[in-house]
Amino acid sequence: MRPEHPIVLITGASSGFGEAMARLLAAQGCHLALGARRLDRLEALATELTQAHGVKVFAGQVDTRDTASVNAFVAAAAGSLGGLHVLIANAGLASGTFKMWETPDEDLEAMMRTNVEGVVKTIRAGLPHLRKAGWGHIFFIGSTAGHQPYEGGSVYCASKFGVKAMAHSLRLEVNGEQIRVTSVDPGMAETEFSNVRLKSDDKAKAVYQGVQPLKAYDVAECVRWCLMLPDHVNIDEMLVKCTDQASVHKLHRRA
Ligand code: NDP
Ligand code: 8X3
Repeated sequence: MRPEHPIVLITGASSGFGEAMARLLAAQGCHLALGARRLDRLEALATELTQAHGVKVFAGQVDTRDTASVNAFVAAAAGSLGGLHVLIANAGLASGTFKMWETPDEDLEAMMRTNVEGVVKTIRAGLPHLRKAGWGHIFFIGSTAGHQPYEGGSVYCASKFGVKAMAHSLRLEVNGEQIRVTSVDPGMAETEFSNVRLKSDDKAKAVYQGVQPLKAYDVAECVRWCLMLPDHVNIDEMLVKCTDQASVHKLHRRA
């Protein structure tokens, strides 16, 4: 039975998509568990959303690469909010644009441990709470990089192909339970993603030059729409790109 005010856990809520999802879902009356490493940002957001919408917001520091950290965060969130109904495994990153043979271990590990292992750890810890509630929705945040590989993105693309595979497997595994599984797979979107990937604000700006990219709220709106659909409707996968992006390799740039 769908709760009137779903309790939604979001990893990577300190910026970009996760922060936008928190804002949009709080406005819909959802209670929130917000996780990321930058706790100061989460606490400021929690205060703002509680005051603006009267919802309960738990803010907790978590490093999704670390099992103990994820387990502690999820347990504290569920304890503080009285359970969990929705998991949004959003925390992730690209690190560098190296060709496969050039990729340093540090970047390889950052992407695989966050984008693949962190997602497993988050869902593994959160799923028992959804089962206990008897109603749930799990969101993966994939990417066009999980549909079409590109040069300089071998490891990131591998991690997002992995996300796609995990979403498919999990949907099969929970079939028969009232738990929906959705992967929202965006193309280029202007968040802190490119600043993190390129380790340079100027280079990040150039990525979006002359293009009208997706905004974080566009992606948050996709999540909100999937979540608000009736219980018998499951959106498996939502591939969403800005109008200027026809494919990973075809981007319309204005002069
Ligand atoms: P941002 O860099 O703006 O946000 C990434 C979020 O992930 C931050 O809140 C960051 O928080 C968190 N995060 C990163 N590593 C960890 C970690 N080890 N533990 C906990 N939290 C972590 O980028 P986006 O919002 O764009 O990215 C969100 C997701 O969307 C990612 O999975 C990304 O791959 C995906 N994506 C992005 C696209 C884009 O073009 N922007 C397109 C398609 C998919 P903190 O640093 O505080 O820990
Ligand atoms: C982020 C989009 O094109 O940089 O997942 O891989 S892209």
